[in-house]
Amino acid sequence: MSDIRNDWSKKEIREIFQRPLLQLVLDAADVHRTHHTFGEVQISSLLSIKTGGCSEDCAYCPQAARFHTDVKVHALMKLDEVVSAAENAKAAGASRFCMGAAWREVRDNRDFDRVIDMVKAVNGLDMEVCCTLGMLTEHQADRLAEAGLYAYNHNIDTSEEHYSEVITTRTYGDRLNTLGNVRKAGISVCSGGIIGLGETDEDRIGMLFTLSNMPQHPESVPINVLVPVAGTPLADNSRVPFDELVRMIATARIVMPQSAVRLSAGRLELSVAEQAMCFLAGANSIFAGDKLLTTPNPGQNQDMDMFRMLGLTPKAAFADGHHRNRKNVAEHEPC
Ligand code: SAM
Ligand code: DTB
Ligand code: SF4
Repeated sequence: MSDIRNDWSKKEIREIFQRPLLQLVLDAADVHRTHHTFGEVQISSLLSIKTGGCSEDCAYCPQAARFHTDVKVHALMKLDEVVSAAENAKAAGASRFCMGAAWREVRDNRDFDRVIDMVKAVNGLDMEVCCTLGMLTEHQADRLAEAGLYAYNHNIDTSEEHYSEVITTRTYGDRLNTLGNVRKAGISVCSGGIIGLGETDEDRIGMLFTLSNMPQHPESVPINVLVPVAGTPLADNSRVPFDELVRMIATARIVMPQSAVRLSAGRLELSVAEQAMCFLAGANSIFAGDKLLTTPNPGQNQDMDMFRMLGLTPKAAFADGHHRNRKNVAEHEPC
């Protein structure tokens, strides 16, 4: 029997989640070694191509127009600026380049045409190109796929039950619908969430339940720790203790053995020893570069030192076997 399962019960996930921490880490490390090259870590770089002024009310987000934060609104970047940022990220060792826009959803206008050109250009650099642009229709997902988009990030953020406590301007169902459109277009799915939103353990288990019961697991699962930003409703939330992050990563690793589990936002607050435990527990991907979208992240030198000390190696682009997405490859194959 394959150990990739899409029929996890909450009870089973809860049993894993509640194991004694070091036992859980050891179990996750076993799964990790069976499915991945231990010590190999995928490096993604992030760029905010359109910043701030977003109409949504995601309580954690510094880019929501309705909260008064220090984020400065910036219109969609120019193509050549984005290409040079991608070239710099590649030179710094990133294999994936993710472009984020503070949009509720994609609109079929000239801005989207420009994003399509960005996707084509970054794909031409032989990097895995990823976007996170908000909600997508089937047609928009198809256009991105045809332009060579490798992955699309769209987080479910928390459990279905907790979702409306955090965001009221869209539903959990809206998120799942976009993820379905991404999957149908043959684009690699990147979806995870945030801990530290005021959720319970049961909500964390619920989030992993939704992700691990998708007909196909997301290829990447970012686990973000809330970066509290002044001016947002969650600015005063208390910091997530690091053992809770390790528990979340280890459980994600066990229920989604083949996915890349990304130790995402919140790394700046973690020591190298704490991050090492996350890698041991099955994290095998990070966002690198001194900025996430709008908040700081460890710099390149700091991460290089960490990779050296822990004996980690960066994963090459397209190591999972396919350049461009399935749909595009099929289109380019002779009939
Ligand atoms: N607007 C698009 C959307 O919401 O899908 C794309 C950009 S949005 C900033 C991408 C993701 O960043 C969110 O889904 C959320 O998981 C994460 N995020 C935003 N603010 C965060 C924060 N303060 N701390 C941790 N993660 C955050
Ligand atoms: C994801 O899961 N985390 C990234 C990326 N996907 C787009 C974003 C983190 C944002 C942290 C807050 C900020 O820098 O604005
Ligand atoms: Fe807008 Fe995305 Fe921020 Fe929500 S998370 S406010 S949709 S940019």
